[in-house]
Amino acid sequence: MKIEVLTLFPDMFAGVMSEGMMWKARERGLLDFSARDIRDYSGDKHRKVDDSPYGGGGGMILKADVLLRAIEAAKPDDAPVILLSPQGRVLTHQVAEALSRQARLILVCGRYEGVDERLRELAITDEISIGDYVLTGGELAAMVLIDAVARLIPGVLGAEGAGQRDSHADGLLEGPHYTRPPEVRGLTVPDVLTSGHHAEVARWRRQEALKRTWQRRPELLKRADLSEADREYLARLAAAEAD
Ligand code: 4G3
Repeated sequence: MKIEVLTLFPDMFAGVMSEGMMWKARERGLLDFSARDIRDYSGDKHRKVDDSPYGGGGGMILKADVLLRAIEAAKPDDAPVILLSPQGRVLTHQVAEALSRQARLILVCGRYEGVDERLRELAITDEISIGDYVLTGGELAAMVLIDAVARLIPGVLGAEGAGQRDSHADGLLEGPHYTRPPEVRGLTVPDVLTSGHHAEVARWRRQEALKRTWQRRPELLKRADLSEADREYLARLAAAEAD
């Protein structure tokens, strides 16, 4: 996958894109990343990229003409052009999975109070938010999106399909995990995990995932793919709480 970011702060991406999994994905040729400086497309001797809003009021708006030139320079084909903004559809595992199947993404990072509305009409094909809060710019949102998407590209995570085991992949939160040592300040490890009974371990993990989701994010259970045994277990949790 090729990801091209349009930003006023291309240097913000250097650390995130050069460490850990992102670097491995780039090294393996699974991810091609570049950041383009919007200011290079200002077409103005002062390198101006923003202006005050028509109709007055505070703040500055990113100019549509400048952003259009930057997008056209990045876009030789029909790649999706995604604006990161608080008004976008909210990023979820399902959205990340769909984006991970694209060959190319162009990510547009806004700053200031936003972008000229005509940019949306002319060049933006999708608008995504990483959650219901405002950031000073779209850069951190773009990095979150890139990380969530890149780890789902086949071959990026070590184990094949590792991304399918995470919280949210099957609509449930993950249950608890343990590793050595067997005791930490008097706290031990559930016996089932050291029992060697693989079927029992699988059943325990499923139940712990159901319990955690029920306790912390019960609304997720409405959309999760649940078996008859899952539903019976959840009914037992609800009955135990009722006493
Ligand atoms: C307003 C994304 C602000 C309009 C960007 C861009 C939060 C998110 C910005 C615009 C952002 C988010 C920049 N803040 N929740 N700020 O994903 O186009």
